[in-house]
Amino acid sequence: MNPQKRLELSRLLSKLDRLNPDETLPIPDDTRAVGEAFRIGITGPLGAGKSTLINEITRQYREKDISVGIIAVDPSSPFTGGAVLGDRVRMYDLTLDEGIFIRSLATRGASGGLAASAIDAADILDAYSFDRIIIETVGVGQSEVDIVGACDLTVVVLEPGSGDSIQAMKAGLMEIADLFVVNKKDMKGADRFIMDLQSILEIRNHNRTHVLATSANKSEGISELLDWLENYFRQALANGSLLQRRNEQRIDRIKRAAETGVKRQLWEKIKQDDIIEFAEKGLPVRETARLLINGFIAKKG
Ligand SMILES: Nc1nc2c(ncn2[C@@H]2O[C@H](COP(=O)(O)OP(=O)(O)OP(=O)(O)O)[C@@H](O)[C@H]2O)c(=O)[nH]1
Ligand SMILES: [Mg+2]
Repeated sequence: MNPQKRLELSRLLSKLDRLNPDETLPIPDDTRAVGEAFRIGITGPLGAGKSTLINEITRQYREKDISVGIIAVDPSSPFTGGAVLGDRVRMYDLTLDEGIFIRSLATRGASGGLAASAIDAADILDAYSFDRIIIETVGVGQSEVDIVGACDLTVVVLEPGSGDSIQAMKAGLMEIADLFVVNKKDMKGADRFIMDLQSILEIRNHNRTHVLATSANKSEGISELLDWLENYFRQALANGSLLQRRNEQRIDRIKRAAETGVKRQLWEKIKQDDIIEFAEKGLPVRETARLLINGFIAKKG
């Protein structure tokens, strides 16, 4: 992608925050139709090695001439541009590579919420012809889980022996994971941790969820991970599950955009003074809310 296109893309992404949820994404006509890229959601507890892993995945994709767009939601660790291993810094600088685009999103004030902005950003990168889109979130809140859940594939990264990892399992990450990556396999107790994870998966009947081990900062296990991802996409495309998943996600997005749109209109139509007036009548809260809603619907009609 040439510098001019990159600038155009950058500007477009900046517009996202100011967009109303019911407004159309201003994607130029000369871009491709959205839906070509494969989207990988990567989440997991703080410091598990997600960004390091993404650097390594990206580097390997680039070696295969596959372009990568990265969206980091609320990033706490920077992307090194793949320069994790000293030697490779000179050989390969991801940030100078035209086949890579990295964007950080941290604005919670965006009109449709962070999740909507992140997914819109993925659509835009898709339209600008990136082959793979990787979204990183820290898997702590519902919104972060929603974001990675809106990808074609959700990877949960854990690190051995961390209480946070156990916590992550409780926080519903097990349900959304298509793949677990136990990173930092170089750490003591990693084998044990993997065995424990596998038995938890078995007990909870998630034994079809695959577990891979990596050492992202040593670039170990990355090509196996890449093979796994690519194989997953091939199969999901062939057996129709990818299409089905996307259709379901689309319905969810429409519902959410509609909800946000109604909310915005609600507070445009009903002014604070109206609420105070209603509140002063001393009616029960739910009764008051019902009357406000009725008033809103009547105004719409
Ligand atoms: N021992 C070991 N350390 C690693 C490995 N991968 C990453 N690290 C280190 O773990 C720390 C956190 O790595 P990040 O990639 O920033 O982790 P993250 O999950 O993106 O962190 P947040 O975005 O802050 O949640 C860094 O100091 C990395 O160098 C690994 O395979 N083994
Ligand atoms: Mg990170």
